[in-house]
Amino acid sequence: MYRHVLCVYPYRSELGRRNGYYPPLGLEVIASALRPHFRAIDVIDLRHETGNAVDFLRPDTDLVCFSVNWDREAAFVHEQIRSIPPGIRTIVGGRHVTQNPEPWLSRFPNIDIIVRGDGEEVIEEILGDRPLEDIAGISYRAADPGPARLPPTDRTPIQGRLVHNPVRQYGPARDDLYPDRGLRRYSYTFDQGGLKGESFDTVISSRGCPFNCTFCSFSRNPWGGKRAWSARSPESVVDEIEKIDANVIAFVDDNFTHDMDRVAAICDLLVARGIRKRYGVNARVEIARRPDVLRKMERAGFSMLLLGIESAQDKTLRSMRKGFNTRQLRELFRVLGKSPMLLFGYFIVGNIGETEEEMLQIAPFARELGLDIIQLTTLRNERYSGLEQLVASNPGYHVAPNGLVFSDRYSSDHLRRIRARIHRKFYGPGQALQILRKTMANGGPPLQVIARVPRFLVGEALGHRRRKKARWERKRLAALPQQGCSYAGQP
Ligand code: B12
Ligand code: SF4
Repeated sequence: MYRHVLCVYPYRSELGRRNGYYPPLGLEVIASALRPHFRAIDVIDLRHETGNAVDFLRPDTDLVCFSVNWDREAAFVHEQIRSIPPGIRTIVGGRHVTQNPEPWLSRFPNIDIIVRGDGEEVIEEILGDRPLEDIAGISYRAADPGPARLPPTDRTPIQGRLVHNPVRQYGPARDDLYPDRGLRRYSYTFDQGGLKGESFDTVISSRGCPFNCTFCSFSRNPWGGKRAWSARSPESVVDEIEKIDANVIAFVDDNFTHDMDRVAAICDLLVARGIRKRYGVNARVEIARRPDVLRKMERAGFSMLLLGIESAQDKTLRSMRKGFNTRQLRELFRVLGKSPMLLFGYFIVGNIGETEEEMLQIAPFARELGLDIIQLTTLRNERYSGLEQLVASNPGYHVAPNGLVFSDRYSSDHLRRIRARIHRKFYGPGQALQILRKTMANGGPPLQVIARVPRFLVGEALGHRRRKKARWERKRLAALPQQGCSYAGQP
């Protein structure tokens, strides 16, 4: 048994906003795995604190864990990690450090281990005193000095030998491992939009995805590891939900609906236990083939399906290996459109081989399908997503240093303008009414949404809203790096 562990989410903001309403789910999963091994545990989310990581250290702190998922706020993150004295074991994990652990180990002599990819199994092996060289999925500095080397991105010689153990093959998702909300010090609530003030939480009920869409990095890590799909039992998922206070829950699974019988069992349990909340899920369009389960989902409180459509062109869907074409989409949406659940579609603007005219077809196609909301993203290359090869085999396409895919014909700026045009074509007063109608069918919208509708309609009629939205869209796109897979589950 160790003494105290400090788990830190080292960011001050999320998507440009202070606080942030998404709990640091990955870190909380790790904290739950750590808990049985420690007498005391603190999980600190610096978005909700004014102090720094070092303020939460105790004389008996044996371990500090940082979750570094994003390339944002680099100076702040570095400062937090550097502030931990070298005598305290420091482990860093998360998506961002997974991409390139070497500079972290070389620039931060106080980091002992970088955990690459999902970390719950690894952390237990580390605490179980398994020799580091036997733990798959970690990078670390070996105790023996070895030859000093110059890493490509840094001029500081590494003292010691950096070791990258093999990629980890993960076991199945565990029923007994989910965040312990009792460790939370903060309440996560929406800070803007129609749900402002509403409590919010996230759940991960399955891991991995069995599909292999060319551009997607969801369940792949940059070391070439891809997590096979595996799911927690319906009982475990509903036990977790039963302990959650929040009324709105987003399932952040890559593919929540892969096993529709499991979804049906989750719905039955939610209803049987009288749990009334609202849920949003990442789903594949094929769920339309199980209208029986769709009805159960509606009854259980599922109110938004986030669907990766990606393109209105068959040639693109084929090259992406999405597993459906536009004809099948039309058929599937005839069923989905009957559901009161809000249909949220992700599309990518700037797909390889598409002309401007083809991209602009997204708006009428999305309307024809009956989507209520669309989100447009651009392609971003992630190592091992397979996109690099596709770009290489298409002359005129390039990957920018930040990973964005652009072409001689369509620069990032041009794509941004196309996105704004698609938005303008898709969103109109009719769309607002459709969203309102659906939200009411889902159990009634919050008052804030109703209050906004007259203003929205007047704004649309006068064209103000379109101009404002285009300005806002330009600003937003300029500020954010775009993501590789548009099917990102970000309600
Ligand atoms: C929820 C979510 C969000 C939430 C953030 C939630 C949060 N605060 O953590 C919101 C909506 C805010 C968001 C925003 C963005 N997101 Co996002 N998001 C997701 C999503 C859907 C789920 C992430 C999740 O919770 N996974 C479940 C948890 C359990 O996994 P995890 O966090 O990875 O944690 C595990 C490991 O990383 C590791 N680990 C993590 N921390 C630690 C710490 C230690 C010590 C150890 C040992 C291990 C460890 O172990 C954990 C448990 O297994 C994924 C897609 C997906 N399905 O994976 C995209 C995804 C992570 N997002 C992505 C992107 C690009 C973004 C944005 C940059 C997009 C943008 N528009 O700018 C922003 C940046 C956010 C910011 N900070 O400003 C990409 C990341 C791509 C990449 N390879 O880096 C993903 C994969 C989607 C995609 N392919 O496009 N996102
Ligand atoms: S896009 Fe969706 S279905 Fe395709 S591999 Fe990624 S998570 Fe799976």
